[in-house]
Amino acid sequence: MSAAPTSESPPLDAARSALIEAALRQASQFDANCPSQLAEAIRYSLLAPGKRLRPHLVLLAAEACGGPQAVEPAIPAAVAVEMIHAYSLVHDDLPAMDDDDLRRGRPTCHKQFDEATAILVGDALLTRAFEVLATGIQPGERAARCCTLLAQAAGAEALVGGQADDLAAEFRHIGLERLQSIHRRKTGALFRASLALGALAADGSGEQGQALVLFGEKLGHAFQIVDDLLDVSGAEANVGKRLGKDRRRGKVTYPSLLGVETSRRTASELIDQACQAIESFGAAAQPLRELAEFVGRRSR
Ligand code: GRG
Repeated sequence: MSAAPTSESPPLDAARSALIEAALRQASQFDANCPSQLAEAIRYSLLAPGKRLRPHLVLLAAEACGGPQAVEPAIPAAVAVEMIHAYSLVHDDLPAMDDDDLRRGRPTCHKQFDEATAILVGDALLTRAFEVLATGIQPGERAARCCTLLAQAAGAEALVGGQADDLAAEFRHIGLERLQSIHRRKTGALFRASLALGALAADGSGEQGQALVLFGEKLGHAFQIVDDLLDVSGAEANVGKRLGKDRRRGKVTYPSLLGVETSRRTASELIDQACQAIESFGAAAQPLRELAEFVGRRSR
């Protein structure tokens, strides 16, 4: 079912993508107590055309652990992760943070609506994510573990803390260790959580979970390096503006610290390490390997 992969389009199963879109749409329905403009702004941000890498990672991890029948029970985790990701993008785009005008090829939420609405959209997505997990994952004890795991990945010691340190590092020189620490929390934590949630939702073994989390860690690190490389090459339509913003904000990036060639080589080594981490899954993890290789190809 997958479309033939190119360096631009992720090798994602089309039926799986449709399943994710339908689940996101369903989870972003609100009753009449939610003001209609807020509901519209939530759906505007959540359903905008993103790559959906993280929800695919959740479902692929679940499938690697428990086979095709493990996919459906993991859908709430896939939705929850994408909601956290979407909230973080909406808040990251705000004037108080990265102050961006475009996201996913459209005006950012605060440009399309207003700043207060964008803050509330983030609040609503963040809280809905945990509602979806708590009510959707079975049994309840597993749902509680999923909530804990995602809260830790999204909280002050991970995503939020990484974002705070990233903002604090503007116009400052930071070294490689500091940069890695920021991205391990800001970008990596949600990648690791996606794999861990998939394994947990499928009731995978401890070894399976550990291997998948290591895959997520290497992949998340490579993803961030590639994202920085794309800023340099301007290979994606929306990055010219982001590069301008990052330059104005004096942000240190992997290419600015390591150079383009070393950054490329590091990303490629990380992709290899990610694939090695899941060798024991054999053919069951092939889609995960293809996704990792796609991330690596984006920088070239
Ligand atoms: C506001 C708490 C808070 C955190 C914000 C996500 C984030 C942290 C900042 C976004 C800035 C940025 C460009 C980070 C680089 C890595 C990244 C998360 C890119 C966007 O992810 P993709 O490429 O986006 O998966 P799509 O739109 O495809 O889902």
